[in-house]
Amino acid sequence: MLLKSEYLFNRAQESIPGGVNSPARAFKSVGGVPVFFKKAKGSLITDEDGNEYIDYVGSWGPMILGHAYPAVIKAVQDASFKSTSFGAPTRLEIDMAELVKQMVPNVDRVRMVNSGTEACMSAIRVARGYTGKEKIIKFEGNYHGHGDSFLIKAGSGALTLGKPSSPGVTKGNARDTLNADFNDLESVEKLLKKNKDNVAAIILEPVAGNMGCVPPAPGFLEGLRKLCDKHETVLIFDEVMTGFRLARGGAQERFGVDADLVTFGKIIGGGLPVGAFGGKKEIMDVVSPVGPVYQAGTLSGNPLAMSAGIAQLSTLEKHPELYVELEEKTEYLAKRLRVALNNHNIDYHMNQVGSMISIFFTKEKVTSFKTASSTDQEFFKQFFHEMLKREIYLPPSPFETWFLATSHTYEMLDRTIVAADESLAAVKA
Ligand code: HOZ
Repeated sequence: MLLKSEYLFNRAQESIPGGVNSPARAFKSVGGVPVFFKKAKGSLITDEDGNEYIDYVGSWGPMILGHAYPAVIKAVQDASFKSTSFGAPTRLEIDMAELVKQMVPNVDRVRMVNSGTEACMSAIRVARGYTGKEKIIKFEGNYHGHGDSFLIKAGSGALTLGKPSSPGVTKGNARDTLNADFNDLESVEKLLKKNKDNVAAIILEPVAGNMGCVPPAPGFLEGLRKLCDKHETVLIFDEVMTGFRLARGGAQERFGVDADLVTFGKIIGGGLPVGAFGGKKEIMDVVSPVGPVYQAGTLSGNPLAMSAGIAQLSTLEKHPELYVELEEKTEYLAKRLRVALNNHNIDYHMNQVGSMISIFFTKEKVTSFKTASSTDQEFFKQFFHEMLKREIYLPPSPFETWFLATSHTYEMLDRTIVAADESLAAVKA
């Protein structure tokens, strides 16, 4: 029963647009009432009615160690007694920057911001300032937050609502944003040739997570690296989802390809509102006050956020075995989900990279926006609600990724598999 969620959703709509502070939460693509939560611990999340779910959203990624991880909570508590904001430099910011540099070796300089959106907006400004060029190339179905330049053929909530391009974005912005096809180097090359000497940056999610999970094809990231070198274009990896998750050095480490700039979010703040962008010194030195590219924020480097982030990242840094554990658990889940899907004769394609996983209900292999869009959305909708009834909380859209945390136990994974088996049977019935 979702009586309280229903009451709260009705109430919320009177004061908040659509009742939510971010559209992906509104359950538009699955229908029904968004679940309102009141607490979570580890991988269990409790709604306002007292139902307890196994959580595969993990706040869309940051909860890699599970909710309310003791070291993170303690760090935030301790910091809060010393002030919640200084708007001035602190030692914590240096600790955080040094930790990032240690975990992501090709980052020489890093600037903290307040969200992944801010990080990506800033990164493209830096790329433009550094190269003196204007256009950017992004990939259809990738999502880099809600900055104007990114809301053209975007993924995540924009895609979920069936409006990948947003009104309110100027023609100028649209003109400067070129869209290529994910995993298609030829489409990138064509755009680079057509816009010779005017592409400042190529930005992408190295493993797309906002059209469901879509890995890079072999050679794709390497090919982009070569093209960027050839055309003197800045390669930006948006590692908001993959950073510190796919490996301590993120997708760069996992795939052995170095970007010029990297953006982070979510995990870097241990669940507090944080983002960051960083990269080679030569490029980052254009950032104000060293260089002329302006970027600022009173809450940037906020002491609560830095403390939470440091606690989470240093746990990951000290315990590389956590990555092995996460991968093993995700493979365990994926393997058994496949058995259930096969037993029920479902058309599906599953993508899994590290602790990111997605099931697409389609016959096609999902490698791009086009193939991700071939998923049977109606089937997903019913599957989602059947899982919810069985207290499994999946991302409420076929175009989002499931995230595992170290706090998922094998018992939880087994319960999820039983729930999936029953849900598939119910949908097919
Ligand atoms: N853009 C996030 C998922 N890809 C969703 C943000 C939210 O609703 O919290």
